[in-house]
Amino acid sequence: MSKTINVAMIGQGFMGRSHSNAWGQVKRFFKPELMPVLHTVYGMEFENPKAFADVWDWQNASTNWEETIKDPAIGLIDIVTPNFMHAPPAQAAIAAGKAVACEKPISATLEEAREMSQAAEKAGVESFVWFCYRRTPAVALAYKLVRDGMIGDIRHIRATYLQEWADDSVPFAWRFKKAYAGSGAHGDLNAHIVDMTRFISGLEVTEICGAITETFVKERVVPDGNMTDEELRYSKDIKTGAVKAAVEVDDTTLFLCRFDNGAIGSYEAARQATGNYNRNAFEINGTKGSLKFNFEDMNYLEFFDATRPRPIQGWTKILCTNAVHPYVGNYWPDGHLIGYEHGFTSMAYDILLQLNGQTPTVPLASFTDAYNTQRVLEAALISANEKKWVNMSDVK
Ligand code: SOE
Repeated sequence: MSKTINVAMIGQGFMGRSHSNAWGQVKRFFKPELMPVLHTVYGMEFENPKAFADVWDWQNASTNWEETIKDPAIGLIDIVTPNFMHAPPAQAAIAAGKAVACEKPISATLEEAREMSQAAEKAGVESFVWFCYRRTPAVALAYKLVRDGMIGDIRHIRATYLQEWADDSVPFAWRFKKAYAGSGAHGDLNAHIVDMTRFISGLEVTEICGAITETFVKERVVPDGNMTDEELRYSKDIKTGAVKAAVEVDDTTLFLCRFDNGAIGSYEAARQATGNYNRNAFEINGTKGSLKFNFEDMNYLEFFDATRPRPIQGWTKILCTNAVHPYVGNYWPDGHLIGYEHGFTSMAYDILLQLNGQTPTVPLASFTDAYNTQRVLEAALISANEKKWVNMSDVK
């Protein structure tokens, strides 16, 4: 009889679906010693959590997240609500002594992120943040190649996360309101590439050397009375029937930085980068070689080995879908591709490994790890708003 852990998911929406799929699929592809039970999903009354539970095989539906978290049967709380609703359930889970996982960014504010990190450490509970891209096989390979010294000392890191969905026609929603989101493209997308490049390189940012941020679409239509549940769900204080609401967060944020080994880096997050659907990409240049990745071609990692004889040096495009690469062997035979959803299933597996006292396939981001990513994001916003360079030692 394998061990089980009852999971309660707080929230629904896009991440609710990707997490539900992961908790449901992990037992089919990885057969972990500690099996997850999709015990309860929380949603607000009008979100109809019972309907969501039926579609995604959750055993129970709840409209009271405080009660759900206190339920003694629950062992792991998984938070997928919008950024401003990460800290309250996370702190309740920690107070109840339960393991807690949370979507990125860890919170809408640095203060809450710090408090979550400190509370989890003080309580000694396991905490996780769903930086799912670490588990893309090509990214896990990049992590291994850097640790094996295959690119030598890192000199440059340049990363972009470019999307195009937030054009002028997109109506107002929680992601455009500072109190709900914290920031726009910056916290949503730079969070991923700051985490991913810190994870791969093992380097830490020491200084933000300039940042620029812009909100191109200054206000967005609040559909008169016919806001979708998603828009209404977290915009309750936006008067339905209002013509437009002011956008309070960035559409695009770029920043430059220096790392603790002297390397320098550039980061770009944009939601109106026309033609880029989900271009989460990086290039890392070292003294012995370089790595390139683009999530829009997610099964490949490009590697340049500068130690080869000059006449035959060139970029090798490695298809990371053979069983020699992390996770892949649990899905399909060599050469069969995997996709976005697999990163979440692989992460559910690694969470279960860690909760079972086993070592995850690649390291998981804890609340403290995610807090340190949030510090970089905050320092970049300070740099942009005050038009100055910012030393990370000044951002706690
Ligand atoms: C933004 O549209 C978004 O959903 C991010 O919030 C996710 O973290 C990313 O994985 C996909 O794009």
